[in-house]
Amino acid sequence: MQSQPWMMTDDTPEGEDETSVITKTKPKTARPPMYKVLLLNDDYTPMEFVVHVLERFFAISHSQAVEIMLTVHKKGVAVVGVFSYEIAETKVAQVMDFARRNQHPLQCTMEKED
Ligand code: TYC
Repeated sequence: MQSQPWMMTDDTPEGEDETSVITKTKPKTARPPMYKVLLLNDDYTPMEFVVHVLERFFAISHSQAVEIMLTVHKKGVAVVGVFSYEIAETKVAQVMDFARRNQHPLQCTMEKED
């Protein structure tokens, strides 16, 4: 049979290497990891103080702040916001410092998002 395009013919010259370079193109969707800032419940911090903290450091409206505070009060914890590592770290430090200066045991932490 005459050579057809679909027939695999070895047209590599004698002694030449047929090894090809395969470059895997990695899907470039890498985003910086994000961190959840969590507020924890305790039995002593006044509800109004928590609402104030949410309004002051997270720019949350009064009604949303009351809602989040009540969620923490009832469930023990709530996500207040999701930020880059540096912003989350700053928010946690601001809340912890403000609570300490006002002698409230309020706890705020951060957790890497999955
Ligand atoms: N449980 C507190 C109380 O009854 C109120 C409170 C809410 C404290 C949320 C902390 O993150 C908190 N006074």
